[in-house]
Amino acid sequence: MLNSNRLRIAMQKSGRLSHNSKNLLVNCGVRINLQDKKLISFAENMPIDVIRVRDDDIPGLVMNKIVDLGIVGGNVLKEKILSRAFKKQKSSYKLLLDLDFGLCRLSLACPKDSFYKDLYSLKNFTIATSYPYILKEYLESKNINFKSFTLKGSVEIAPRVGLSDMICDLVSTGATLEENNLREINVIYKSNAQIISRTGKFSSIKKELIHKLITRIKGVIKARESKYIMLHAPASKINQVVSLLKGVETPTILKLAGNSKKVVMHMVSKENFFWETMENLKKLGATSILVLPIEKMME
Ligand code: PRT
Ligand code: ZN
Repeated sequence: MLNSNRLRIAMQKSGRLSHNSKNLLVNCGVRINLQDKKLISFAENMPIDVIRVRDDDIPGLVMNKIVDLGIVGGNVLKEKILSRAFKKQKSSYKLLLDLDFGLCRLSLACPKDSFYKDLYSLKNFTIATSYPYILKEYLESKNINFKSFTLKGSVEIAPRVGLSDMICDLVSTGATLEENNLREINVIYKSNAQIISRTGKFSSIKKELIHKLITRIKGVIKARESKYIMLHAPASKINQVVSLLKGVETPTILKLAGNSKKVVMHMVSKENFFWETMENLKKLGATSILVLPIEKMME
């Protein structure tokens, strides 16, 4: 099926992962004009084609070797693997990288006034979900009897209209549960977007391109997590400054013109930088503290 040397990447057409998936490629230097009406778009500066589909179709496209790579939520991938296993079909793919977006959890939730005490009080409850296989695997591993039925959307309203006792749905901020008077009771799966690859042979051109892309994506993610910090610190407090800054590599220390008591420190921090840290640096006598975003990073 795949006969060209162009790398085919499947991503979500429109939904929660589409913007971040597209940006990831753009930040890696892939120039591509994704047109809304087109199933397939071609990059101008690299041999890459992007196929945009519903997220549920992505694992199958990778497993059936229709595309080389796919960007998809771990939840959708796992549900697909379990549903194929149920039909005695193998799932062949390789997980290349966990991404830093699409973070959510699949949780059980019940109406706030439910008499739910613990998982074992779920006995014979009816649960509405879009993820019947992940739910089944989780509850069966705990020997809990239950009834589930599949709803592809509006899962959160099922208890209110009397369709189910509980739901098992994706949660990110918890606002949807709150709006529907539901209480989260158990996280059954934690998810994020992932890049997966098909199995089988790749031409050396494709192998190289995948390696280049993944290295760049790692750089983009690292840069997003990192900050460049510049400050003036008392020369006697260099070690205390460094110990306040978690995830900091050895700082560059420069002289400050006309002031021998202070030094200039430049460093990269690989962790989030909080206002509290700024305040503590100030207490140590640091001044002119600048925290800058990093666009690209390669180690
Ligand atoms: O059309 P297509 O089939 O491609 O899209 P879809 O409607 O099936 O999926 P979409 O776009 O809603 O989500 C795509 C992927 O984003 C999911 O498979 C997850 O991997 C990831 N993701 C991250 C989420 C959420 N966060 C999320 N909060 N997917 C769905 N939700 C929904 C959830 O179902 C619930 O309705 O958001 C609501 C809860 O959000 P909070 O913030 O109120 O808790
Ligand atoms: Zn979907």
